[in-house]
Amino acid sequence: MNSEYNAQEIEIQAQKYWTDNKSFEVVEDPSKEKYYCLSMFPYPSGRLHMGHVRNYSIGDVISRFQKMQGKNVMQPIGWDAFGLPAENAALKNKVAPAKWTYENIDYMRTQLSQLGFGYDWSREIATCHPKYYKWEQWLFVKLFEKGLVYKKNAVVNWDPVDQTVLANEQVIDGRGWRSDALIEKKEISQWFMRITDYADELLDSLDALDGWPDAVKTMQRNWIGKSTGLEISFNRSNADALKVYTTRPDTLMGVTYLAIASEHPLALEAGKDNPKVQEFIEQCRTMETSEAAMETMEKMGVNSGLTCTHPLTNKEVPIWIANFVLMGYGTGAVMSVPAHDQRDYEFALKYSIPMLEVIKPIKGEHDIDQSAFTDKGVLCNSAEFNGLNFDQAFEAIATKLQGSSLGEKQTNYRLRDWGVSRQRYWGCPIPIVNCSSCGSVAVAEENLPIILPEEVAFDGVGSPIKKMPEFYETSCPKCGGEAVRETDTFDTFFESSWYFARYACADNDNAMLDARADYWLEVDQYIGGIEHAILHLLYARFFNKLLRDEGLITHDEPFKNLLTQGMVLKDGAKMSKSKGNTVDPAEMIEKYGADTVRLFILFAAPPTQDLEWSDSGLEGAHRFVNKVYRLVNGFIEDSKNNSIGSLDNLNKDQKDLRHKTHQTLSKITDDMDRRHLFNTVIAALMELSNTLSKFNNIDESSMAVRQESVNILLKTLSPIAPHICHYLWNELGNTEAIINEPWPTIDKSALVQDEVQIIVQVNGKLRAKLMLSASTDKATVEAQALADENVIKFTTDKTIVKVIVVPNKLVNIVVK
Ligand code: ANZ
Ligand code: ZN
Repeated sequence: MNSEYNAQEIEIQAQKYWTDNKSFEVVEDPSKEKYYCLSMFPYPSGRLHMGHVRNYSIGDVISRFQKMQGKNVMQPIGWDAFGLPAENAALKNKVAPAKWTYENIDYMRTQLSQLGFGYDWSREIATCHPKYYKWEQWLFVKLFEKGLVYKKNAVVNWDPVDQTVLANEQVIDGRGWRSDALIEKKEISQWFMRITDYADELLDSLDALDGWPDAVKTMQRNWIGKSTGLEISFNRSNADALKVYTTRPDTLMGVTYLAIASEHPLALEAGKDNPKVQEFIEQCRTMETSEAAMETMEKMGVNSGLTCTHPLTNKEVPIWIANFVLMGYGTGAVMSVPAHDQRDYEFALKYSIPMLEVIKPIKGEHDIDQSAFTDKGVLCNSAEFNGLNFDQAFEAIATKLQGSSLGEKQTNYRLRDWGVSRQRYWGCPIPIVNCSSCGSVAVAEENLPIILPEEVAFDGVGSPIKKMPEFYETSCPKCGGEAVRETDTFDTFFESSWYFARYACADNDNAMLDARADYWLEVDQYIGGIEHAILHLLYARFFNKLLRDEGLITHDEPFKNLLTQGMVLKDGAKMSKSKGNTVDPAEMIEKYGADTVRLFILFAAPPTQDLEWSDSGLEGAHRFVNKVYRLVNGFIEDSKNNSIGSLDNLNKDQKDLRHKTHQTLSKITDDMDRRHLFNTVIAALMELSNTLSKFNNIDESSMAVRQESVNILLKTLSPIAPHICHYLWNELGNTEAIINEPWPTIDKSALVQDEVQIIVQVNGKLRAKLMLSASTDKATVEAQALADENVIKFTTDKTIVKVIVVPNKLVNIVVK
């Protein structure tokens, strides 16, 4: 054995052993408990970054630990390989997106291996490969047949110079990223998935996800945004009633105007003979319509000149057109209550519309001249409803309006159907053929996959397949007539919504999923960034339910436990290329070895918290790895000339080391398993190695205790720093590799530190020292103290007033 630690040599050796022995390749084994550990797969951008290293180190420790628990562990990896960056790189470097992507995958696969992650490479998937995306095309066809996907018009960003549709991230300050042209909104026909059909289930089944962080569940709930309210009709003379959706029917008597979206049919009607209205509608067309933009922009509007009738008072109410009303939510019309809604309040002030206060706080006062009172309270100025609270008023007003057919209870969701069409090239082709007589027709199953041509000239002006007749010219699957293929591709969230299931049977070319999926699912531990807390997780949960309803799997949810890891920071800011504060993992691995990098990243912070990069921290981790190396080397040297005895008949020092060893084991077992606090695991192992390196006795019993401690140290460190542990374990003369070793068992008897020293005082003066078993009860301790010869000398002929026993420490006898 080399006296110097050589990370490179050791790491290559260990990795070769794992590859040659297929250490992480698993098959279904019903006799064992299965454990499926999944880290979010990377986008093959070219190189791993520290965020990847962190994500995958956490996943690897959990996987290796669970394997040591005797479970059948699957830890797969793959590539989220479609997406915009490949197109941008293609433009910049004049290389086809496919070639760029596959080359990146090859490079990053090597990087992952260098870090020693225990992946089952036989299950590797790349979502840009037809073997993979064939099955999502197949599923889309099934969903098309079921009516779970449909086509409708939706707005896109249109670049009039490049004649192309841009993704949101390609629009910078309202201009095209390449052309700098002012971007226009354009309506085109796109495909949607009916995720709203599953809104209730997606919401309700969150309750059962005990292994998810509450924060993530809250974000999902808010995104789905279920609300219950009333749809209320405001009648108009000689026209259809105007319907509004409200969650606050208790404020109905405070309505002083109605507000409608600029795209509302009534607004368009009012615009016909009102140039001011017309102008406002035009103005709204170029405004940003995202919800975030809506929140912050200045509230503006125009009086439509139309009116309607209040359903309770029959008074005339003006109808305004306002830029803050969304056409896509509720009815696209709102009943405005300026006294109790801040938005309505500001709008009313701006346009001098009256306010009517109809809700009073339950306790205290509110000054309506300052702001709207938006809390729930007690009704006032509301005729027969005065004095009612929110719930009572909701019911009473609902009943009254239902009676006159002017109101109905309604549930609304913030969640919209998912638009999956993208006008991009580097994505999965949508398997639909458009026929002028039959409409949209699905491609027949036997003609799947529709392969995306990879040999393309990519000039960035529109998608190349939109200019390739050899791709889009086809015949209609239904009538056989001339037809054209869909040239749009799927949103790349489509691929990442079901990959977790495909890993179970990645080699199946005859079916999307098979029985193996049910063996491995659900994922026992999913690990990834908080940035995916909403969309990715929601879509994956949605797909899980689609796959279940297709009869392909049986579980209701994909991910049993979710760990969202914190960010990697440098100088307090997130490490990122744009900030120029990145640290390249490859360099660090070359300098210190993978074990040091893994150890540092797991030691610097608990997995869920942000981690500050520190060069000195990395060096500290390196020192610890070196220390373990020397420590084990020292033991190996000593064991050459000294025999190793048994663990019976130990002296105090030997018992203390055993105690320390098993106490450490007990603590880290819990931190590994339940709490995932790898930082405290490492801290405890550092402490154990300190103790161990100071214990150099070479008698038979000491050697036995040292051996046990070294073994436990290496086994428990092996999920974190697997290479060095693999090497040292072999050097210790073991024939079985450490990767096949079970997690060590705690010896409960070593946990009780049996002999403790107890000080005995008489009137505060030391009179004796007793050695007693730590488990001795109070009465016995007291009796033993009083029976001590020296103590008797100071207590005879005296009256014992009090005896105070501090367990395992002290007995104080007070005499008079
Ligand atoms: C009257 C009212 C009075 C309201 C009040 C609130 C406070 P959630 O909970 O998200 O469902 N609203 C309805 N449709 C809208 C649209 N298309 N665009 C913008 N706002 C719309 O929100 C429901 C509330 O949002 C409704 O209740 C409505 O304003 C507004 F003191 O009605 B409310
Ligand atoms: Zn046809």
